[in-house]
Amino acid sequence: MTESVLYPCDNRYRESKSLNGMWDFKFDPNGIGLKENWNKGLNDAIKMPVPGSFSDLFTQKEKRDYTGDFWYEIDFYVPKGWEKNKTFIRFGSLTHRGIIYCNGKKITEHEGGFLPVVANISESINVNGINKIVIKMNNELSEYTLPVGTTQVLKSGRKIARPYFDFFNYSGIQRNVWLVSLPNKSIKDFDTSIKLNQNVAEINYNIVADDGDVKVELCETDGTIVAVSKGASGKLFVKAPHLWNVKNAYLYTFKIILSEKNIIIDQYESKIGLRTVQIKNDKICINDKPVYLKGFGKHEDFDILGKSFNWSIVKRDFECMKWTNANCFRTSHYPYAEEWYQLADEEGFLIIDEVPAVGMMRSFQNFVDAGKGKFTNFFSTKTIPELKKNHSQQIKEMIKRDKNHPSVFSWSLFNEPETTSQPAYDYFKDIFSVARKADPQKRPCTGALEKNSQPDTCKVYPLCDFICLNRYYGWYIDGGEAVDDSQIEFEAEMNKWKKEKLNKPFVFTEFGTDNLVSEHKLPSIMWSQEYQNEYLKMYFDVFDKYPFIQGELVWNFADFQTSQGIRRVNGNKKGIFTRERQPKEAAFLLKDRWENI
Ligand code: CKU
Repeated sequence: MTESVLYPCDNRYRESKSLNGMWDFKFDPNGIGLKENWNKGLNDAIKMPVPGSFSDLFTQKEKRDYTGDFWYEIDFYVPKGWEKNKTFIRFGSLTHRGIIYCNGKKITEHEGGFLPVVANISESINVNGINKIVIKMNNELSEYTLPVGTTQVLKSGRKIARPYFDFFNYSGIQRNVWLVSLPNKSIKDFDTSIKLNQNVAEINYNIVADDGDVKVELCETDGTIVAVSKGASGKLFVKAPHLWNVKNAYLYTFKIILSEKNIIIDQYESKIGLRTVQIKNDKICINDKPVYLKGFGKHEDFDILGKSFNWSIVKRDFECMKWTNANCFRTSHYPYAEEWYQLADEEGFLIIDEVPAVGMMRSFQNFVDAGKGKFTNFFSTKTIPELKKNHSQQIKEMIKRDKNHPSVFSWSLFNEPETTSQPAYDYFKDIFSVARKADPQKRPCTGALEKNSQPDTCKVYPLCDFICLNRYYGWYIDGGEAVDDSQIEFEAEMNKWKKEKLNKPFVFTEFGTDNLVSEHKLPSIMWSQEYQNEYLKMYFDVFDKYPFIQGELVWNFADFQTSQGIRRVNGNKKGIFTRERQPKEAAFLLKDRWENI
């Protein structure tokens, strides 16, 4: 897909029309849709909300757990006047893959369920009548697509998803959909990168656009233009800039104007923040000042909505995070809807933006097996070249989409793969170079490492600009009666890292315990709220002993839905907040600690 993925922006030259609402929908368990020409229109369809994850809307198991092909359809008119311009359809995502048909004709297809899909439908639409978009989608998991898992066919004939990861395989059209009208010659993309010298910000920019004269303007919040430049690439200088700082954000408007013979033909506006990111020795620096990361690994997850985008949830989550004094979150384990990043930019939150490379360890209970070192030589399998192609493609698409957000300060390229073999190193060496090449801001790259990735075994950590550890001493290992050993084992590991003298920052990207709001116990036992608090205090004690630890992102912000299993009680209960976003006991503990760091 080569279309521009710039987030829709409306002005005199560009217009967008939301296609959110009730669409037609049909499951296709026998894969007969194409043979029966469903691409031309669905018969006997049911209604389905867009954006929406279909699973939790039904009362039947086979629909909730549906795995396979499914179809969506919407009929629409093209607004008057659009015929002079180009018309696109833009999906925030199609999970996990989709083929788009416009009036029966295939327009494009896309692999990967968490990044935008844009299709030019100008040649296929009928401006005088009704138009039909039909999408053939599929949510099966495999070892050559991301996120990684398998699809099992039960003896009953029904297909189910077997994720090698710990979140429910919600799917569908889960994000906003727009029809977009763009001028025939238009602005396609832009990037900016910032240098700070004394009290002057130097902004290097590049614009990708059709032929024409490019002008850029940088405006303050009240509209005052503070810098102007001409040309598709160049520099802007701002004296005494308002910097974008953590929890103290300032956003300028970056305006791009495309003209032909002195007549404006397109304009695009976007907010940008002026800030630098650097790793200096064992510190993460924003605008040259060290920042200690406080926050969460999150999920896009909510009751009934599943992974559907909803502004109220985004708003509530930011309010809860702000209340705890957090300043950062990781988009575990996939790029979130774009609106999350827009609010993070406004609120001054830092984001570790993660590609959906989760499940690179063949296990349905990787959260248990990882601690035990049950390895399966994942990176020596024959599906690896195909997986690497998909992984690289999704990194490029994620960076293309998110590169201008000041909140995004780093890229996470994996979550908990097997890292101890040479094939794993060879795989990730290439993956890191894809990311480094794609990012104009050259942000730090990293990935989350599980317990078997130790200083003496892990081959991948030298590729990371800062080291992210997911650790569960006191939960998956040394939990319950054996809890005494948890701190001993944890510090033994940290002493090994210390000995390496890596001179790099370490961030804990996961640590936490499952607990139920109903459970209180003195003395504490596993699953009680008291146990979660004691566990967290033990981690804080360890973090405070090692100066190279520069961040703590608790697992997880809120309880979330997973596949079913004997270790999951209606989902993963490691939330600091419940799934309804109410605080558990641990939320108060974090709030107090983070107020003072
Ligand atoms: C979390 C191997 C540990 C996996 N880690 C990943 C995350 O997705 C899980 O939810 C552990 C957990 O709670 O087990």
